[in-house]
Amino acid sequence: HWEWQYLDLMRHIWDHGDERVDRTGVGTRSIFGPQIRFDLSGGKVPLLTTKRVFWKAAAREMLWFLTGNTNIRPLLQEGVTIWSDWPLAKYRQVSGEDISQDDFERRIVADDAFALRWGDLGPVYGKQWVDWPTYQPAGDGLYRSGPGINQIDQLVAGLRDNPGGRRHIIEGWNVAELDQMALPPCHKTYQFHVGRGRLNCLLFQRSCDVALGLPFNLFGAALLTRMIAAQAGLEPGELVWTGGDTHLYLNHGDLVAEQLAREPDGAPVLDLIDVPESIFSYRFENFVVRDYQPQGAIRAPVAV
Ligand code: DHF
Ligand code: TMP
Repeated sequence: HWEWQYLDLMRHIWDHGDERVDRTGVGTRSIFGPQIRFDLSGGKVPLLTTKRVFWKAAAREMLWFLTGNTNIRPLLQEGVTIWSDWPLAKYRQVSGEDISQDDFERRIVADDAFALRWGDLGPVYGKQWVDWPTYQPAGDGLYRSGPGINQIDQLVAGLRDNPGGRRHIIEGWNVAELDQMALPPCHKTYQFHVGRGRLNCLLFQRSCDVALGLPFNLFGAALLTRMIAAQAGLEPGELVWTGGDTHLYLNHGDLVAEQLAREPDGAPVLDLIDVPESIFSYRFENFVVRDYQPQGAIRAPVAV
């Protein structure tokens, strides 16, 4: 079963990872540079069966990236709360107000000005993917900002026109803007490759929370590959995932023990229905996951 790759990675990090203090202060065990791969053909999707993964939140997050929006408000309006912790921490720190997560989220949804001021993550994934900023010489020795680059549009066109290309890349790591982002991109580079009429995707993730982030990132990458393949008239091929600093947080021990006591079972399938004209016109209703009967959810705290 493909999922053993995930479970073996988890076990290996917990048993052999280098223990260190990390940015969040929680502490991790970490390894560097693992790779795992999954077959996406026939609708197969790397959705973990050894715990319930909230794939609907991961799908809504991926669609939100494609809109170019970087404010958590549209996510909250759809009930997705996975990005709230970071703006919330900032708000608490700056305002000194001891507001609950629920109240903060309600205010973001209800109050336009509050959402504008406190809900934005900075120029993260969505912005870089569809509107990477440029500057151009103005002729007077100075530079002015030029039109943004839509990497997603260019990628789909490039796959159609030149499938054999070796430059099919989506990049989130805009060096000039890292300091404005709530978090510098983790799933920072996606490279695509066409072989035998199939679209393969390699995701390079510079930093990976194996227990909480990776299950979402694998599903997200598979979904993105499926959408792009459909737009480029290709069948999905393989997803190759490579991590940089790949870690388990020290407070995830209970999750690790519980999940490693389980065995994978079943083969969930992701169906795309009503493939729209454009990569930017997908709606949540275009996706169906079937044959997904996971074991129970396992809760664990997220390090902020
Ligand atoms: N920071 C850290 N430390 N780990 C992350 O995985 C992470 N991911 C981010 C932003 N910062 C991060 C964005 N993605 C969850 C999943 C993905 C995600 C953020 C949070 C999460 O908490 N998942 C829980 C609850 C899911 C839910 O309530 O819908 C899970 O059990 O999967
Ligand atoms: P860092 O910026 O200090 O590396 O912290 C980011 C943390 O968030 C790290 O634990 C990796 C995790 N993460 C994921 O695993 N997947 C994601 O999609 C995101 C946004 C973060």
